[in-house]
Amino acid sequence: HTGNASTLFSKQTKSIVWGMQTRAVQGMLDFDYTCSRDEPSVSAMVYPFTGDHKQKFYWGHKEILLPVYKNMGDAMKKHPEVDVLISFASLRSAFDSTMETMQYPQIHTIAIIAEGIPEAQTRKIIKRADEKGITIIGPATVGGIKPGCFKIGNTGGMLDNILASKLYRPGSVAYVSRSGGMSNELNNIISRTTDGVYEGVAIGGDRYPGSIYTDHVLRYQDTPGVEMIVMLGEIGGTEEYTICQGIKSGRITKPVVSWCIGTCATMFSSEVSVMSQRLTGSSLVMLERELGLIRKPASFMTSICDERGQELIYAGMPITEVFKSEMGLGGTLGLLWFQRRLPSYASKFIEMCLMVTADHGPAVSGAHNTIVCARAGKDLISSLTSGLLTIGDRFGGALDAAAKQFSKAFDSGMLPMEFVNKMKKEGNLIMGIGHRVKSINNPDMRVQILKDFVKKNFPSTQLLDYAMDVEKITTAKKPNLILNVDGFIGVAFVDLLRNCGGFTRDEADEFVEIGALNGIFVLGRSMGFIGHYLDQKRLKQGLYRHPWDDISYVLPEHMSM
Ligand code: Q5B
Repeated sequence: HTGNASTLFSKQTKSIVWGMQTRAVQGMLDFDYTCSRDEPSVSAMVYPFTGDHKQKFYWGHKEILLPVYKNMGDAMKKHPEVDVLISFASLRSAFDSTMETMQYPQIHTIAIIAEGIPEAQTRKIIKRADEKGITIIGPATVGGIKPGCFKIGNTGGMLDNILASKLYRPGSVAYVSRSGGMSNELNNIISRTTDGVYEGVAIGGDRYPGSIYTDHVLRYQDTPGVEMIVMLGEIGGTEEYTICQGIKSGRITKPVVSWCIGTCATMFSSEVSVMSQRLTGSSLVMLERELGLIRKPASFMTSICDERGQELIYAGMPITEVFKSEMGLGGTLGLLWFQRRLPSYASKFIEMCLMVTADHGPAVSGAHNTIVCARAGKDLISSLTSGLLTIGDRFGGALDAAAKQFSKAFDSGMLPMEFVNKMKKEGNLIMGIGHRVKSINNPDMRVQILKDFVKKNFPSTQLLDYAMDVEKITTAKKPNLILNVDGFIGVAFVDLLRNCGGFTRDEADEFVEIGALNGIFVLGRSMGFIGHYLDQKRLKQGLYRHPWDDISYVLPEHMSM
């Protein structure tokens, strides 16, 4: 039942936690930190009921973010280093999620915390785990602990217990018990009477545990660091006899201390209270302070840039490396906006977007504003922002909305014609369609340049193809209803985010949701607006006043009171 390995956990073990158990995860991270692990033992969480996001935890006194995935497949793909899954799934979802977990060959150990899983389901889980050589700990358990290495969920209790029972460093006694409470007592007793716990597993209270006493006793027999084995049996079972047979036959040679309990419960409870008294008050605070676990939540969080060290860091990459890798402006934007080192075709595409949107003449809304503002004697920043403030649905700010409208229609399986008709019926304009001066008769070369590149380099252009089918329908109605530069960048960016391999689907959607794509036009066109500002100053243009003959005055006729 325990797969092929005698070693389930090491100082490098990485896990995924299924379920939104933030306290348990924090407990694991605190344990890791006190064990001086280099990295947290939890790589990610999976929770199907929210979208992909990041969750804040403490690593010592430093705040860190752990990714939470909606989809288990995404989590496995992103974290190939993980081989343990800790499932806090409810008794209703534990079966399905465990069966799903076992499809991923990287997983060697699964701890199932839920109580009350129907026995028939547990037996199916055990059968599948045996076939696949996976070790199951549980169900109905708190899990297990390997001092100095790894702790499953809430095993071992809070930090005071961990410290009191010296679970931050390995001893040489390994135990197996059924319940978590009894495991805690064993941690306490073993730490006081021996050199400490090497590893402890609570197999859980169900009739059919995923792994049984014998599995772990044999595993400990085969583990070089274990000098003595403790088994806390329970009345009614027969496994004690199997262990006896093992000792008789010579399969088990290490000393075994085995105990059937039931009559000594009161004795244990007094021990628990003695222990918790031992480490209350100031001694615990001092220990925690030493370990860096006194925490003050920070008022601000940041995850893209760190300027505190010797070298500036963009999304984890030192600035010298940014230059050495010649990732250019597109790659830098990839780090600061998307927190990814993007493939070079993606960086190139971003740079091309910035170049084609850099300017479109003095007549467009934004440049016009910048020019009028510069001529009113204002400074560069005022003139620039005056231009930027015109960017919106009609001018230059249709990228995100186009991305959303087209992907929603495409994802719902709507045909291009159905999409156009629906928008018309609802009285809505299609964002990213239409241009004041460009049309099929006067094509926009900017769009053509981007299209050639995207068609040649992107792994998929599904949404772009869909948008081009929509364009065929709208331009048949009016020649200027083309897929404009905003619309093109909007849909092509969705194709990029969804298919470049760097983002989950939720992450891709989130960037559109939070307005990243309009940012491309804003950044690109800032180049042009600054150009227009400098141009006006250089040309020494005076105050602009609009001529009366270009204004139609349509006031109501004189009204007497
Ligand atoms: N019709 C862009 O309109 C414009 C329709 C449509 C269905 C549509 C308009 C629009 C969506 C927003 C958008 C980005 C305002 C544009 C940019 C950057 C730029 C700018 C530059 C640069 C142009 C005439 C007839 C009417 C309308 C129908 C129009 N658009 N139907 N979906 N999207 N588009 N903005 O010419 O039956 O006659 O009443 O809002 O994508 O900003 O260079 O200038 O780099 O700086 O004023 O390229 O298309 O046409 O509004 O008089 O409409 O077509 O319902 O039908 P126009 P309208 P009808 S790129």
